[in-house]
Amino acid sequence: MILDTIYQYVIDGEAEEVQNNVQKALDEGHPADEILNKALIAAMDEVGRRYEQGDFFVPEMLVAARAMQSGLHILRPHLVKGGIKSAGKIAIGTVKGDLHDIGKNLVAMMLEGAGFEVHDLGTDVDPQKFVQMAKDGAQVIGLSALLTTTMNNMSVTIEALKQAGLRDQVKIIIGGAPVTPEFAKKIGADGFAPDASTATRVVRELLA
Ligand code: B1M
Repeated sequence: MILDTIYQYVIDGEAEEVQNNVQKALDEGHPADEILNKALIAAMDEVGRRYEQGDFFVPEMLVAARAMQSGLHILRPHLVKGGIKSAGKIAIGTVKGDLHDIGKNLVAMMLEGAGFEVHDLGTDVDPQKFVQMAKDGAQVIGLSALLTTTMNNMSVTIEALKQAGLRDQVKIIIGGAPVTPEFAKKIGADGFAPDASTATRVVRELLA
């Protein structure tokens, strides 16, 4: 089945094949979210498992990530259906020290699709950049972290917003594989989401 084929090509890091087969799956009528969840995300989970077991190393993880991103590139217009950009202004980024961006990109994409004005600050984002975005009128700050060693920089970023006297002006949502609702509460974030679609719902609630 084509979803299994895409899954395998992501694991093998075959970017071109992933692109071709994602397009083919769309042409065959598979919904974009099915391709995303059952092929692309499922494959990255498997890559993570193999890395943990010592079967994969960083280079394999990297080529798989590139293959996944190339698939996402094809899916993007189907996930972002061009809402009216007036639901709210959001600045999102992966925190300082952390280079993982696939999950953050997905969250940004879904928010964009839900009609938010999304400013993606990228990865390894200095807390002061979030502070600047709050000064520039961002209503929501979205922080992503994938490493247990960098998730503390979420707290550092929230502290920087407090120091700048801007904490009360913004809502803060956090997420990423090691992040839990308890951690969100502990560091004083306003919201947490385990995945991209929940993130959209949480942001809507925060701005309601
Ligand atoms: Co990295 N890595 N990695 N890696 N990597 C993990 C995270 C790891 C769990 C692998 C493992 O051991 N099983 C492990 C972390 C262990 C830990 O901290 N406990 C790890 C490690 C150790 C490392 C390095 C330290 C390896 C090394 O160099 N020795 C290194 C660190 C580099 C750095 O950041 N400074 C490193 C590097 C890399 C690559 C560069 C090779 C590559 C990233 C490429 C890229 O992102 N462009 C990579 C990859 C690909 C992974 C895994 C395999 C996959 C991550 C991913 O993209 N998942 C990952 C293992 C895993 O997670 N299974 C792993 C798919 C993505 C859709 O899911 O990002 O969880 P995720 O996002 C989800 C949710 O979490 C949520 O929604 C998303 C969509 O549903 N979400 C949010 C995310 N952000 C959110 C924000 C929100 C709300 C929800 O609100 C704002």
